[in-house]
Amino acid sequence: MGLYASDHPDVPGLKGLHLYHFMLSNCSQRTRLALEEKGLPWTSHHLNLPANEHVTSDYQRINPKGVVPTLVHDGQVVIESNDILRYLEEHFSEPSLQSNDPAEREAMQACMQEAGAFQGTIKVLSHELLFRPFRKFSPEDVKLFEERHNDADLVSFVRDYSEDGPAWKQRVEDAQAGLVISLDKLEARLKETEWLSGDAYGLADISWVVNVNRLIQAQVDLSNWPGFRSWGERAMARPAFDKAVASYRPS
Ligand SMILES: N[C@@H](CCC(=O)N[C@@H](CS)C(=O)NCC(=O)O)C(=O)O
Repeated sequence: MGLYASDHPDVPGLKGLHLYHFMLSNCSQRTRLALEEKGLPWTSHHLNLPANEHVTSDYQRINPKGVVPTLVHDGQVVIESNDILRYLEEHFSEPSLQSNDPAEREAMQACMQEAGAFQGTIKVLSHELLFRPFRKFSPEDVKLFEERHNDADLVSFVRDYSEDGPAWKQRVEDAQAGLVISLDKLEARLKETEWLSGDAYGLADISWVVNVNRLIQAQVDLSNWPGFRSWGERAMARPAFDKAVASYRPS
């Protein structure tokens, strides 16, 4: 699980649940949603990604990849959004968000892994179809990432996105192909079960509902995946989704 031994001096003093997150980050949204579904109180550390608030050596001592979300629970740092979901389930088991049936649990974990693999796809599509109007990188911003961000993949993403040239076009093409592969798998799963997690809503549904929401916002045509679309509507109708995602604003 994504436990990280941070040497940040503030971390040991962080008691209870603390979440470093950004309002519109889909990975952050899934962790807020899990906290909400479990009814857990948490302290918000909101980082504005378009303002590059995560591009600091201070934050990268808490999350070595310099991305959101990060959960800190009684001084224990947990990174990777799907691992945060698993961690919450392990440490706060009620209400349970997984089936008792081992085969169903395995299928749920496979869906969560697929969500992890899908992150590259949704990130490119979000930036291409939704974020351009408000997420812009000046040459100085790109330089800031090159000098201050220690995740080489993110730096090259920022470079390609800001240049908007052949490398970015290739990323968009790959994302469009990735979308079909992943949604075909989910459509097949949803022919067998009501929820991605099995008979009841659970961690895999939390993991994916933020993505269906994003795809709908980006006006991606989902008509080839009717089961996925209608599952998404059921999952988005839950009160916790409204509170943690749709209506969420940082205080
Ligand atoms: N695999 C990671 C991905 C985290 C990630 O990429 N987070 C994005 C927001 S969804 C981020 O912080 N991006 C920083 C940036 O775009 O500058 C997870 O699931 O937590």
